Amino acid sequence: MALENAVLLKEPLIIHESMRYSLLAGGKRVQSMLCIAACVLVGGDESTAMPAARAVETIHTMSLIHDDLPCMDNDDLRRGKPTNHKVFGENVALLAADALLSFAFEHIATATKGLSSDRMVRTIGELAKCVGSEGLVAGQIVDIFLEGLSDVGLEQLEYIHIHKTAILLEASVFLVVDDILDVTKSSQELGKTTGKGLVADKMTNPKLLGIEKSRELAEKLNSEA
Ligand code: GRG
Repeated sequence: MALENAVLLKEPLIIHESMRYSLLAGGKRVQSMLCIAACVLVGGDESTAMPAARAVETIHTMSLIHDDLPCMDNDDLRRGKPTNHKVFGENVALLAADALLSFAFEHIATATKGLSSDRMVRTIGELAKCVGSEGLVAGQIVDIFLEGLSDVGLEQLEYIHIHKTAILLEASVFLVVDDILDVTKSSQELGKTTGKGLVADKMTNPKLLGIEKSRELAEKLNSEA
C-alpha cells in the first residue's frame, strides 16, 4: 500500500522515525483494505481510493499510539512490539500521533486524483467528524469515564464499540461508496440491544453477557452486517 513511501525519513529525524515505527509495524490493514474494496466494488479505480486508504490506516495507527499512552491504557506492547512511547518516550509518541493525524488529511487533500473538489471537501469533512468529539474521541472519553463504574450497560458498551471501532471502518467504506449507493442503515441501528450488566473495570461483551451470549451477539451482528 506504499505507506513506506508516504512518510519518509526526514528532518526532524526523531519524529519521522517515531511516525514510521508505528505506521510500518504491521497490523491487519483492515481499514485500508475495506476502503479499496469498497471503491472497486462500485466500479471505481483502486488508485482513486489509495490516498483515502492510507489516510484511514494512518488515523487508525495514530489512535493506537494515543490509546497506548500512560495517560490512557498504558500499554507496553502493540502489534507484538514495544509501544511507541516505550521506544521514543511519551512526548515524542504524542507528537508523532498528532503529526500522523495531520498527515492523513494532508495526504488525502494532496494525493487524491480524479475527485471533484466538492467531493474532496465532503470526504475530508466526514473523516474529520469520525475522528473528533463525535467519533473516536467520543468513544475513548466514554470508555475512560465508565472505567471502574459498576452498573454499566450493554448500550454504553455498544456506544464505545461503535465510536472506537465501527466509525472508522464505516468511514473507510462510506467515504468511497456514499455517493454511489443509497446506504440508509447506520451502524447505530445495527444490533441495537438494551440489556444491562455489571463491570468491574474495563468493559467487554463477555463480562457483560458471558461468553455464550457474546458469541450469539457476534453471530447476529455478523449476519446483519
Ligand atoms: C483520534 C485524535 C484522536 C485520538 C485518539 C485513543 C483514542 C483517541 C481512541 C481510541 C481508538 C482505539 C484504540 C480504538 C480501538 C480500535 C481497534 C479495533 C483496534 C484494534 O484494531 P486491529 O486489531 O489493529 O485491526 P491492527 O494492529 O491489526 O491494525
